[in-house]
Amino acid sequence: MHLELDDTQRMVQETARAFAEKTLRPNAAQYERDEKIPASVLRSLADLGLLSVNIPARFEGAEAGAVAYALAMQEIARGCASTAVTMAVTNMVGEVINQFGTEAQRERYVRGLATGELVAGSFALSETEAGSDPGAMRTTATLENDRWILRGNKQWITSADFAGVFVVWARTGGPGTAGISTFLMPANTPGLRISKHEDKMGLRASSTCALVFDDCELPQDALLGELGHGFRIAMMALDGGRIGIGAQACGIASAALEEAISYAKDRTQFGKPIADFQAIQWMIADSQTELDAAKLLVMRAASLKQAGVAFSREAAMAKLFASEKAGQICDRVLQIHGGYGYTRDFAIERHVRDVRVSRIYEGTSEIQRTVIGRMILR
Ligand code: COS
Repeated sequence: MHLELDDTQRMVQETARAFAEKTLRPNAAQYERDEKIPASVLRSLADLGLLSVNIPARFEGAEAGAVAYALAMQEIARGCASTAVTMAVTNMVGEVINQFGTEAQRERYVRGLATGELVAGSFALSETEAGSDPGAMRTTATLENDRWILRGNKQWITSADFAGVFVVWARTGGPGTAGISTFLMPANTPGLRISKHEDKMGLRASSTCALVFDDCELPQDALLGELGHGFRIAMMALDGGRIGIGAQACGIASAALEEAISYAKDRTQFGKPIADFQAIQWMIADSQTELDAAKLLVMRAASLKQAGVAFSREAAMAKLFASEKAGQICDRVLQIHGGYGYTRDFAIERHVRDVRVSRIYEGTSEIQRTVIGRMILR
């Protein structure tokens, strides 16, 4: 078993870390106040290869693999969790098109995402009545005069107001998971409307919107993969996406823990730094141990993905454990900060809000347990 990183992985990690330290971490609070990630940040992510970490070089991707991607995600999330989720969804969209797309689709969209020309990708699966149960989706795609016409709504769509391409799931057949297909929809498609912008608790610099498909017309070659295979495509994309969210949670918890260590050394009570108290030492010890365990689970899932073997269960375990432990770590770090941690003067207040959704999106903790339990018991 090798725990050492190779040269490429180390280089991607260092590139992401340097960018996060210099550009993201000092400005993350401002991005949150602005409720916007600057376009220059997205441009830089593309230029650094961080929107295409696991995309082949022939489409301008970094071709650095799934492990490097998970490492980069941790570093970017350590700097700004909102930027990290934008990066995560764009990488996931690029990968799903690369995996299932035709050569023409890959040339147009995978290359466009990698170079930054398309700015970002959006993943349009969830609906108001279809969150944990995407098989219940109601959006339809019907073939009319040789064109696909999409009608319906989507919910919780990351980056929808600036993404250049949407991967959209719609019902082309009967009810349930078998009747779903996947489509590629450029942002300028007539009838595509960005509706509600969500006013979220955290990740406030990332945009989350609802979509309306008002007779959206797409050519026949907008179909991604085979007709009726959409549910499987979504599940496979989410397997990879869950590694990214596990890594994001680790990145947020890493930032929080570093801040706790520094605060505990500085803050004096009863005549000595609070780091000298065993109560604080134990909180830091538990947090570091859990964080290391979460990172190892994320790395295991990423390594399996990179090796081309089944990783659904391991990805669910990594996402479940990392998101839950990261939440506990951030809560402990706030406790270490005392009253100051409850103010916007310290970043931990933002980390606590940002990390919370990692137990919800790309599959709730309850869904991860369902996936893991089913796979163990089948
Ligand atoms: N990879 C490949 N195929 C998969 C798969 C995976 N990880 N998971 C399921 N499938 C396939 C199954 O093999 C099955 O195929 P067949 O019909 O050919 O047998 C099909 O998909 C349906 O699977 P299943 O019957 O397990 O579907 P369910 O409706 O019971 O749903 C869960 C399974 C709950 C695991 C799934 O709906 C899920 O992950 N939900 C959470 C969705 C989510 O993460 N939403 C957040 C969106 S992003 S914010």
